[in-house]
Amino acid sequence: MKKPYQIQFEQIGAPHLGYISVAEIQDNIPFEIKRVYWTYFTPNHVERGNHSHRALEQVIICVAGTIYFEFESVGGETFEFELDEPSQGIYVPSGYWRRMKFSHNAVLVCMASQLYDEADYIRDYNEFKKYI
Ligand code: T46
Repeated sequence: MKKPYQIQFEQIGAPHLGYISVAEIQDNIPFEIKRVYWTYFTPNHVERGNHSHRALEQVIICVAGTIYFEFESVGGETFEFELDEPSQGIYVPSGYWRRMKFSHNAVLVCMASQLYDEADYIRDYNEFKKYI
């Protein structure tokens, strides 16, 4: 089973110029991007996620603020990440339950391998733990 991992994007630029980082398929994005979405203004007492995806793969970037992530496999293996740099991302394979907490100023950008499809979600934790 594929595992989540952190991606360090190249920071092109310099402190006195600012920076650009680039996400490109076949380089640092391991799938063809079909959809991009972003979340923002999440109050810091709110936990987002609490679902898994059957097939969706994602690369998630925190372009502002701080986001804390926890991923859990069906077998119970957990992976934790805290993103607080716009040059960092996470590759998230399908099949992981996720929980996310945000600083109020956090902006999450997600590049996804599939179009939006509610049937791809597993939103019940007990159903997820039985999923093969
Ligand atoms: C994940 C994190 C990073 C749409 O209508 N279209 C879309 O493309 C998306 C992503 C969502 N929605 C609707 C479906 C729900 O009614 O927006 C509502 C909230 O969506 P969701 O429950 O997916 O939101 P998050 O922030 O908990 O999770 C999302 C991703 O789905 C998830 O896989 O990793 O962002």
